Parts: sequence; structure tokens; C-alpha cells
Amino acid sequence: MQEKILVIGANGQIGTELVTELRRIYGSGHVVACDIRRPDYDIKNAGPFEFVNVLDKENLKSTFQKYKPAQVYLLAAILSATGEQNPKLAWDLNMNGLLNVLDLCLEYQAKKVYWPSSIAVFGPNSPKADTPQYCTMDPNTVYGISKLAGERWCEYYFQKHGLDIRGLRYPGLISWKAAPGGGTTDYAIHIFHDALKKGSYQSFLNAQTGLPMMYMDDAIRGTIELMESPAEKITIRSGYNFAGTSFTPEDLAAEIRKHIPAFRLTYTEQEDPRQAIANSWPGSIDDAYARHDWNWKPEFDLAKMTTDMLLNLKK
Ligand code: AKB
Repeated sequence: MQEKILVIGANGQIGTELVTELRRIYGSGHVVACDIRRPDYDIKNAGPFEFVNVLDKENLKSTFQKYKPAQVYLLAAILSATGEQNPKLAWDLNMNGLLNVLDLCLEYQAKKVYWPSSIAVFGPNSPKADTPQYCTMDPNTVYGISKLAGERWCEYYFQKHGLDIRGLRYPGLISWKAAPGGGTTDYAIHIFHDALKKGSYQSFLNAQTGLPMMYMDDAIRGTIELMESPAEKITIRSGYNFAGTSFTPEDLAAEIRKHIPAFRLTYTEQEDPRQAIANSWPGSIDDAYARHDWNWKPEFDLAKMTTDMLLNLKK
């Protein structure tokens, strides 16, 4: 394949692993990693890298002009917890960044575009268990509002302009290769690091907080499977519900104790602002459309994920 794939926001938790996998599949030279920060790895040997700021239209346009990408993955975003600290900036980056990229995808005739949505599109009045694809959606974080508005824009660009855009509503993503970036679900990563380092963890979410989660291996595989699916199979252009597993901090601690029997889980005394965000989100997701349309099936349950996380973090 001679065509170029642009990954914008390539140094984040998802981008780091997505770029590696895309380069393994399509060849390093075909996958252009773009970010506002230089990556940790040696750029010269890894593949093309460009400094890109999605809010700087000229800079973004010159990257499109240079590579004329056939596929674009836009991952640059401000997540739920960080977004609440600077709502206007989160809105600006998440929304205008998306619109800038969509317009350039049209101008340069990109064949396929990927934009991630999130379980944050749901809100306090959405059904909590097995939350369906279509239901009441009243997000109350700026991140969730931007993801829901972004979903509508994606569908609009598909319907009005025929842009082949695809997206997934990611649950909390658990991974060991790159650090998470300011989300409400980040406790489920920190807990593994502290379990190995200190034998204990203080959770900022309470014991009963059940949230939809997914291991990064599944998330990367699902993302690429969606992008590789024939266009006629894709019936949702906003963002597919996408499920892996669901658990509470207590469930996760019990699983970690199977490997580290003395592991202790405590909870912060003062309620953390992230608790209110978690309370407004679903506890589990119904991803029937993804399973039906492009045969989505997760491979990692809580036990398999915990074993793999601990094994890799110990290395
Ligand atoms: C967050 O917690 O903000 C993200 C998400 C669920 O989209 N991990």
C-alpha cells in the first residue's frame, strides 16, 4: 500500500499503540505520526513524524498538503477530568480540532476518517445497565458534550459530503505502554502500578462504581477492524457502542489479589470530582450494533486483562 495514513495525537495513550500496530500492518513509512509533542522513541528509525497542532489551520493544512493522506485518525482530545478544569479549552480543542480536520479531509479527498467518541456521551438520564446505542443522552461534562456534538458533526459530514467517517464510543481503556491522559477511568491503570510498587492503592472512585472498561489490545484491534470493514457494513456514522468488560474498584482489587494476595485497596476520604462524572456514566454497554455490523467480539475479560497487565508491568 503506497497511501499514507495520518495519526493525529499520536503520542497519547491510544495513539502510541495504534501507530505501532498500523506500522506493523502497513509498513513504517506509510504511517505518519503527528503530535504537538516529540515522541519518546527515536523518530529517525521509527517512521515519519510531524509536529501538528489541530487548532493551527495552516500547520495542519501543510501536513495534509505534504502527505495527501488516504486515511486520517484524529485522536487529539482533552478527556473528562482535565476538561472540567478548563471547559472552554476542552471545547475548543475537541470541537474545532475535529472541524478543522474534517474540512481538510474533504479538501484533500481522504478516503476514510476515524474519530473516537466515548461512553461520556451518556448522562444521568441514560439507562445505566446495558446502555443501548440509541437512548436518552444528556452528558454533563464538557468532554461528553463535545463528544456528542462531534458525533453529530461526523454523521453530518457523512450525509452531506459523503465523507467515509467511522467512530467508536470507547469505554475506559486499560494499558501499560503509555500513561493515560486525564480521564475518570484512569484509576484502573494507576491501581496496577501501585499494586506492584506499594502493595496498596487509594482509589478516587468509591467501591460501588461500576464502569465499562476495555483492554487496549482489544481497543486497537476493534478500531482497525472497524476501519477495515467494507463501507456498506457500517450503519452508524456517529460512534458505535463498543464494550469489553465492566467492573468496580472492588472487583478489580479482588482480581489483583489472585496475583498479589496482600494487596490493599482504600478510598479517598473526601469525594473526588471524578466521582460525580463516573456516577453520570453507564455501568455497562450494549454493543449489539458493532457485533452485528462488523463482527466485534472482545477477547479480554477482567481475569485475562489483569494477568496481562501485571505480567507486562513487572518486566
Ligand atoms: C475518560 O475517563 O475521560 C475516558 C473516557 C471514558 O472517554 N477514559
